[in-house]
Amino acid sequence: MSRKITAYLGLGANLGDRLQQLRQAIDLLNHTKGISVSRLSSVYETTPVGYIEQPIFYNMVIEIQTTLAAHDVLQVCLQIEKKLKRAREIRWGPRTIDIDILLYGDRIINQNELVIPHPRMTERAFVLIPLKELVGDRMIPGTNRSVEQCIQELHGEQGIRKIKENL
Ligand code: GSY
Repeated sequence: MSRKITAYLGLGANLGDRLQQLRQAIDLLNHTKGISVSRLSSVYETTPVGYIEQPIFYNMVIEIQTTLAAHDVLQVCLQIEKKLKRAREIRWGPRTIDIDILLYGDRIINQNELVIPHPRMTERAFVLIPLKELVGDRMIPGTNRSVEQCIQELHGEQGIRKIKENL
């Protein structure tokens, strides 16, 4: 049996029943062979970043233990997004659920369809603040910076508010 890797996924929802979307995504991940969800951050209500003409997000980060390769985890995430009918009409626009691989062990992966650590995670309070709940002040591979250093560099929390400690 292959070795287990601890990975972190960022989840975001801004359409429909957002808590329910997050719960369903976690449930589907947990029922996937080769993945078990080990810890959840709190849920945060967050102001949209990028395309701002869209509803407020709920964001959280989860920790998984996986025997799957990073590419297979990506395929699982895409299938779950599809299953939960992510709206794809506007590239950065509203979505039922978005699942991003943030960290996969300490690996650095630079391929067209998969870049780990997630390329925009160091600029996003809605990722860093929930991630810090789970990993503390860990270094982010390939960046020479810790989670806390990246948060400090944001100069403020970009409109994020904790709404629920236990999903
Ligand atoms: O990358 C995830 C999708 N996304 C989000 C998000 O999850 N939360 C917030 N606050 N803004 C976002 N912009 C995009 S794109």
